[in-house]
Amino acid sequence: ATVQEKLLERVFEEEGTLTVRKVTIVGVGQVGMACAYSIMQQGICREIALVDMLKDKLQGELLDMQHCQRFVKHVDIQASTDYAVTANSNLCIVTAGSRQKEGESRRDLVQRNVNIFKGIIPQLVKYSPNTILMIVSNPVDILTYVAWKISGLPRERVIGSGTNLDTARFHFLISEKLNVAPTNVHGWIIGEHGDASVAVWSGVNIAGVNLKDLNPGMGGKDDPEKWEDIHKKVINSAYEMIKLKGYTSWAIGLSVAQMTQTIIRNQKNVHAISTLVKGFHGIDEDVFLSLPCVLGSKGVMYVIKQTLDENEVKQLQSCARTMHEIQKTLVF
Ligand code: 6V0
Repeated sequence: ATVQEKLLERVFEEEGTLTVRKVTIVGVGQVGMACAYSIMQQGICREIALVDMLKDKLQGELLDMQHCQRFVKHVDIQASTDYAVTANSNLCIVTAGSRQKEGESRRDLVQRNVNIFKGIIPQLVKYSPNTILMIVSNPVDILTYVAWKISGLPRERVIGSGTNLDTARFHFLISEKLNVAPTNVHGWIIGEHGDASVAVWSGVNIAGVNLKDLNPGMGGKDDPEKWEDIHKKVINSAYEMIKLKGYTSWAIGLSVAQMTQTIIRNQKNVHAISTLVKGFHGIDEDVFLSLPCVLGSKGVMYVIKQTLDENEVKQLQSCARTMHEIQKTLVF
């Protein structure tokens, strides 16, 4: 008998099919591993499956994650180039694909990453037909649309990480200017994750005090306090980090982990995520952009009907038209 047999008396045979709280992450690059690490560290799920096409990198990351297990709440971690490892996931997070090089915009990546998605998305749906898909690869809004089309899943189960991250950056920058903690800053960045995002200045508040009531010019060109610079910084932050460190990772990892927790635990928190926005704010194209959404274990439960001012609506509509034009050029 082995030591295991001498030590442990089996009470019942484990069956392999019961899967609870499993999250798959495709792409074990900087972003995928920041997501995996944050999700593992916070003890959000019971199982994590990692997939990439680089076998050695995958194996290396698997070992490193397994060696973390002594320090965290135990999570089963598996990794493979074969999508069978993802079977029965509640949530599949896609971070695979090219990232921006210095000087490139997110939109420049589009056809390259669409081609990659043609290989990935059908595999995920094949092994986890009931999964929610969360797209992180850029340009995230367009790729979420592409994933929705390729997967055939209902709209509530295909989301993009969207402007949850931009919103967090916005809160941080406002918190610095006011000397109040970021968690107590309320305000939203919606629309495109990227250059055309919309800062909803009309709703920014601290403890219910609307900042635009205190400074009606807030967010506009003639504001002596130049609050608009904060939104510009949000837009430039990825470019700045790519120039300085080559990529962005930790904040997107935590942003994705936060939304993963909401989904896995059915918490109904409101996040700015990329969702099908046709029918909202006068948008009539089939495009995905971020709006505040109530998220639960079955995906998007509600979209919040924000009261936006005329200018904010115009910016959203113009972005939707641009997205639609780009989508028409894609081959998939
Ligand atoms: P990276 O470090 O180059 O990692 C990408 C990974 O994808 C690599 O490990 C590749 O091997 C893998 N990969 C490529 N093709 C495939 C494939 N067909 N199947 C499986 N795996 C594949 O890039 P990084 O992790 O920095 O960025 C990944 C993506 O996230 C890029 O598109 C970024 O632009 C995007 N980001 C999105 C953010 C967001 O807020 N939505 C934030 C940061 C980056």
